[in-house]
Amino acid sequence: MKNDWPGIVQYYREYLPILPQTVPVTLGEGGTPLVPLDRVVEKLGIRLRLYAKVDGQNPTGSFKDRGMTLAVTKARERGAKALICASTGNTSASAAAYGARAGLTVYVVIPEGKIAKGKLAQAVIHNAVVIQIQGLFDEALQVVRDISATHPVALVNSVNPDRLEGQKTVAFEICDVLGHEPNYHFLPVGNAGNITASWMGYREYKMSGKLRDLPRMVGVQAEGAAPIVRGHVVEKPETIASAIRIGNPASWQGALKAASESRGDIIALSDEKILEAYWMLAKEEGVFCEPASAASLAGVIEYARNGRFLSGDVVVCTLTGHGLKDPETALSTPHSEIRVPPGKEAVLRVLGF
Ligand code: AN7
Repeated sequence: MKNDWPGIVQYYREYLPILPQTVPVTLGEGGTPLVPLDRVVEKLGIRLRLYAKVDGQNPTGSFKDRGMTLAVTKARERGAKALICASTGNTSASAAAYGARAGLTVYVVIPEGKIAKGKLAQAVIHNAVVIQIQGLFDEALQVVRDISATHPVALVNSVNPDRLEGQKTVAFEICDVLGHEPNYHFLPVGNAGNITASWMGYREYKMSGKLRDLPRMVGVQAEGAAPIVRGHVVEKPETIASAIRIGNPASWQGALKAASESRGDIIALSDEKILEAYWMLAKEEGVFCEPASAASLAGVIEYARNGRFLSGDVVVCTLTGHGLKDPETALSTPHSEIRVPPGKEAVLRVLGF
């Protein structure tokens, strides 16, 4: 039964910077499913072992919970009374939930009108103080960095190293389940904390003798928000994948290092390709992720179409957030709305019987 899963801080405590007496602030995060994507593979027409690490199945519906459990655990241990973060939505949802659980005040600073509805609902229901700024995520991040440097509020963005320490556990779980490292790991890149953390996790697992080799890390940005690929800050980032609408990622160097050390890459793909992967996952595999998450699979599809894989490669893509976070994008999917009068006959006509 899944009930004996203690959360990532307890499960991987020997790999984490905590004290023997540290008591985790946990909601049972981690231990998320690694789901084979056989129907996608069939569509691609190549022989791959392709898996989705469905991190949208974390307690607040995104991978942020892995980092937040540790960041909030450590903040509480240090005596913090309040947390603050900037966010494109998921960090604020996670901070709000873990902050509530730890009995801390939570301040979240978000770009006005630019975060998905479900994420805003989470910050509100967990009683965070929601501050919408008339600007970008990048500006919000600068504000909270400045404030936390001079005022008694703990910063829980991924510039806090505890966040990355927690998030690295996704690599451990993938290897524990596969029994070895994958050949490739694809993931979306926004602020670039997750690719930095995942790469750190693989390297640490190899150093501790658990792995023989390391995967190639491939980070995927949206074309309209691809500062790392372009090599310069993007002043007005734009993409349907609002979670990764970031023009100046904090862990820019970490992402470059992960890509170059692993002989991987950072690539940019159009919103059309990201949405194609988003729909394919939902339609062919029954997996509903948010648009930003589908950038990882879009990267896999791009590599497959360009003949970049070898037959039999083991490929993992992280699906970073749950599809229900962003019902509005889901409902913008072309679909027919069928309305009928009550009664069996009209419904049967639709069924074609
Ligand atoms: C679903 O919540 O930056 O490259 O403020 O929500 O580690 O930033 C979210 C990022 C990918 C990118 N997928 O991860 C925030 C925030 C989803 C996300 C990313 C985010 P990073």
